[in-house]
Amino acid sequence: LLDISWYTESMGKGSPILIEDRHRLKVDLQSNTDSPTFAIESYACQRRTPLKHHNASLTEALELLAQNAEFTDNEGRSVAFRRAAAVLKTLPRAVRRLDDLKGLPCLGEHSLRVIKEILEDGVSSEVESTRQSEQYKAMKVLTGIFGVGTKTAERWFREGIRSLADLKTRGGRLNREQQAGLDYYDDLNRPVSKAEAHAIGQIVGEAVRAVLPGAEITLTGGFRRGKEVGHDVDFLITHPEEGKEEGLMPKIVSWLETKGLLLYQKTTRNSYLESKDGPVRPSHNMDRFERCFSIFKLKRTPEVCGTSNQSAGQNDVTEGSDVRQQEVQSEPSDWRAVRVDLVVSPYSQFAFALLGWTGSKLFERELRRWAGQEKSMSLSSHVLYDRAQNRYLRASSEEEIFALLGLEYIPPSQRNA
Ligand code: DCT
Ligand code: MG
Repeated sequence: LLDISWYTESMGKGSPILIEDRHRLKVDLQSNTDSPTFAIESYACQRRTPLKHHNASLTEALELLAQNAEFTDNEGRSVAFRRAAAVLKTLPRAVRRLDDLKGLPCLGEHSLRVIKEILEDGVSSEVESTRQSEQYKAMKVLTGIFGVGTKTAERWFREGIRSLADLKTRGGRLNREQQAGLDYYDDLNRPVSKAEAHAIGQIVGEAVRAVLPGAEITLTGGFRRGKEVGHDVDFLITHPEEGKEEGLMPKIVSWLETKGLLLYQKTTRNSYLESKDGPVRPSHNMDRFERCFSIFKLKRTPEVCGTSNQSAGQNDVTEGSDVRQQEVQSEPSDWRAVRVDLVVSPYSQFAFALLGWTGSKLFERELRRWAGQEKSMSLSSHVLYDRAQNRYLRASSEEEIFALLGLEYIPPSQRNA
């Protein structure tokens, strides 16, 4: 069932393979000693996936194909490539030959073909031709605009738009979000560093404390998983006295606006009502918390960006913008734009919100799939619902939620599937 030759190679001679249950292939290398064991589980939420791993060239290739499948509206194929990449991220060493992968879960025929090509030739022709394709390149640029999803980008592509310049000369209407996306395109496509995330955290913390003393703020998303850079900074805000958090976001936003720290913001109200919505997670959006999608104007200081104070500045996409015109950068500049997501959660839902907002996206997807398929439960960023017992399961920590799901606790740094 599982070729253990390359485990035994690195771990010493071993003996039996124990099949513990249908999700777990446990390789017990020396069953009568306290030697290490490896388990390759089929759901990413059962496995530990570190940030740094041994198969980056393979996972980069598979994730490019996953992204291209998203661009062409093939979600099933995209998830299949992402699951395959996630398995490679958990392996204890670099894959050298196809045989190394025998018996591992989630590696479909197509993924194996790509891996084989890379192992043999160093590159995959499919990956390279996709990378160079007009559609992939255009979709990458267009979906890189804040506020532009694959549907819009696809439509623009069909209309012949390939670049930001094409988009501007077309002259069609953009919504407020997309216009901000264009205005700050370069900054928003430049990775946000840990130091910048920390600086934003200080500002948000100050805002939150000023408008609601006792409120708590937690960094979530990729930075909580230990990433060095991110495409945005995600925060979860709550207050230990349930109810105090109601209406908090507009107050935070107006504090930030008064200080001139926001270039763009759109706030959505909390629309989740357990009694009305029930346990079913709406498929069209992630959750229903009070949420603010924003673009911060972050001052460049030596602490935030090292000693260099350089900015790549904005590209020439400022024409036609509205009142924010005066804010749009001309280079060099003493500030940069940073995407920030703020989410307010009632205290009783905080553990679910924290788990849901820590990611990675695939890890979250796998948690929900595990809950549904293996446990007859429904997990969202608000609640866990047990369909068999017909009741909600409460939890006040992530550890409790993993336990309720019958999963070993995986810390955030190991959720990088
Ligand atoms: N999330 C999710 N499903 C989505 C979008 C987001 O489960 N469709 C969760 C998981 C991660 C978290 O929200 C924050 O989302 P992002 O900021 O997009 O992801 P990230 O992991 O923080 O990545 P990055 O470092 O690029 O910001
Ligand atoms: Mg993020």
